[in-house]
Amino acid sequence: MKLLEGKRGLVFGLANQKSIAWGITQQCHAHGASLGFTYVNEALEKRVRPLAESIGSELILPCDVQSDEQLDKVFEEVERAWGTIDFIVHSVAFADAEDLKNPFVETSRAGFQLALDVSAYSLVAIARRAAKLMTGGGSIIALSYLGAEKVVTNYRVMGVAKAALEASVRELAADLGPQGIRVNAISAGPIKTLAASGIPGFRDLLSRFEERAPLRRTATQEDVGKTSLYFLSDLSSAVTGETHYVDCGFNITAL
Ligand code: NAD
Ligand code: 0WE
Repeated sequence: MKLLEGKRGLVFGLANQKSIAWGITQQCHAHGASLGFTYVNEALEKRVRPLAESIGSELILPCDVQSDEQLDKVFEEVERAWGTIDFIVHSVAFADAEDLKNPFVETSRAGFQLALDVSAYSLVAIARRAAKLMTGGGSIIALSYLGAEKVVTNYRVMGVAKAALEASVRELAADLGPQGIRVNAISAGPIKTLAASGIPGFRDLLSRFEERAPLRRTATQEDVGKTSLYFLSDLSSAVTGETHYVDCGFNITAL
């Protein structure tokens, strides 16, 4: 059974084959969805365009989520091409490297604003525009991390940004629920992607995670993709405002 047959969705945050967004894309494509993609700059366009074209996508648009003008243009193009839309995948996060290195207490106003703008406000900006095109209801998912709830060593201002993201998911779910639009977060376990590659000690974090997680392994892009299918399809028809862990059970453990 194909779960997303005839549905159209827009993916923010595909960078390369290791991206969590690519794991989600592969599942959506296998289940019959039509997909559009955005890329943040020309360097990433070179990676995103061939990946998108490999699954038959014709909607590949530039979008820095910090720009209201670019966001407006993306949704104008989507409306022109498709008219309506069924789902959104938000898989975008960024903080200044300095703010992931220095103690959280040293975070500057500009660094705080950057992390919160790209990683949390962008969901609000996208959801408002998408909702206008979700005439038959819809589903929106965003990617979060345990650092939203607990202090994870070195995650710093991104933990605050993910807390804001998860709270935004609940507020958006309440606002958009009456229109049949569901909004949920998937809190993924650590995965070696571009965004994780610059993090000092990430390999060590992965091996300690494997030892402690009940399933004795890390989560994969495919794991997150399969859970995304549940959230983006009718399988989760009465589920909204949730943060759902896809982390091999790590979050339930303590020493
Ligand atoms: P990734 O580097 O593949 O994806 C991050 C994406 O964010 C990139 O495509 C990048 O272009 C995009 N981005 C950054 N700034 C942007 C901007 N201003 N405008 C538009 N796009 C912008 O890495 P990933 O690990 O797949 O990250 C995807 C999501 O998953 C993020 O929200 C991340 O916080 C979350 N997440 C990652 C992990 C992990 O361990 N990798 C775990 C839990 C949650
Ligand atoms: O959300 C993330 C990482 C997001 C991220 C990564 C970077 C690296 C490059 C945001 N901004 C930047 N800025 C850069 O300049 N994750 C969930 C992955 C991640 O990052 C960590 C983790 C995990 C897991 C940082 C410290 C500890 C654990």
